[in-house]
Amino acid sequence: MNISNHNEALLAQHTRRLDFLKSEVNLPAGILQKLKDFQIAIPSWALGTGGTRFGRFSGGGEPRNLEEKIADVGLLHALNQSSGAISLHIPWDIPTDPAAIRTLAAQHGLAFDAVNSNTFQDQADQAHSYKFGSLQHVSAATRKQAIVHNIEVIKHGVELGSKALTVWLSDGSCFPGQLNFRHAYERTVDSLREIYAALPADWSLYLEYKAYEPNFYSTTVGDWGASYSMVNKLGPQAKTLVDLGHHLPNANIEQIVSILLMEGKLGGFHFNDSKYGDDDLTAGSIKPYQLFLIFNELVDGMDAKGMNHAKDLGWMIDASHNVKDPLEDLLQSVEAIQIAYAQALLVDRKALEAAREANDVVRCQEILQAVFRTDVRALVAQARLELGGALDPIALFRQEKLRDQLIKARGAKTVATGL
Ligand code: PSV
Ligand code: MN
Ligand code: MN
Repeated sequence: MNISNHNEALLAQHTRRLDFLKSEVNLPAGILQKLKDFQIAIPSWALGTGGTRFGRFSGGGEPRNLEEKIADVGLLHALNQSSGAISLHIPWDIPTDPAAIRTLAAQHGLAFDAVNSNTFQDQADQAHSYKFGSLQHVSAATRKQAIVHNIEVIKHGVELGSKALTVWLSDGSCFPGQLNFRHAYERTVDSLREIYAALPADWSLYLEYKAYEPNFYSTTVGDWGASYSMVNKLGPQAKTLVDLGHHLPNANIEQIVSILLMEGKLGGFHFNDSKYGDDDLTAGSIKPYQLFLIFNELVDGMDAKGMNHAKDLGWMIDASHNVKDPLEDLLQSVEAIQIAYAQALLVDRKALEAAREANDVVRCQEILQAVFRTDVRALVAQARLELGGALDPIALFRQEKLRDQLIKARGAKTVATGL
């Protein structure tokens, strides 16, 4: 892949755009370094073409095993220098030779982000079914099986150098009366306590919430209130994970983020976008203003607490699409997240606070929207350029016919492991 030729060809145009931005906006000191430090983890389950329950249209050249998934994330990282981590879902991806997997990832400059457990599907060799839940289940043996699985996932993560476990539970009920909410809540907390007890001292447990699906009447960890109350019971290493697609329509996600962060209980994100439900669409493709407002709260709240933007929260994508090339889709998601972050870094917080103190509602909106409507793509591209990435990653992916090369190497009819 010839990144320098590609960059050279685009350099004059890029410089023009960047100079224009600099002439329009006062770039705060250190903004480029912040953008360069910011890495977004790629989910191992998003590298194959996603599907729906109605079908799946494979695009060819998909990774057939964990090694090939790591190679794909390595490719993304080489292009954008901002996808320096991979998040594994177990048992979809089991590192059978962890030392070799770790070495391979390191060769691509990749670290292992949070490991994800799976107690929402039954595996072939499993004694007890999760049809009626896992950590909430009425049967102690089923709960135990799910607890043991989570502890095994932690062990896999330790071998890879991961530092967090993400727990997402599909537990809930489909019909009124099916579940004793109180008992389900208490059993879930008790089970989580056992998992929490197995966490290494430098690990975090992220508890993801979701309003509905696959259960359509109640979900036991159904909203941030349920997750927040549970992680508070568990202890300081347990935090809430916000997946943007897991809210009821019109939820004010940026306010949720602000409160969780203020309370010291925001663990991290699964970035995606949605129009209707948990659509897992490309980040920023439907509601880019919402993404910006979330980052606006993040920058404000993290700065207030003296947190390190790059390190103190888990930044992960959880999107996977059925009509796009998954690698192009992920490049788009990463860039959308970086754009929202860059814009949030440009907000004049003193002016915003002054306008708030003066109850100048119009000015507040002007300040935020002026930044949101600023084209910061050249700034994000400059960060990539300085790190050795491509000025236009998607264009280079296409110029170099990277998908064709993957199809040649792996075949046209490949099916990535996972969902
Ligand atoms: C559930 O919808 C979820 O967001 C969880 O994070 C799972 O781990 C992931 O999707 C599986 O695709
Ligand atoms: Mn998720
Ligand atoms: Mn989801």
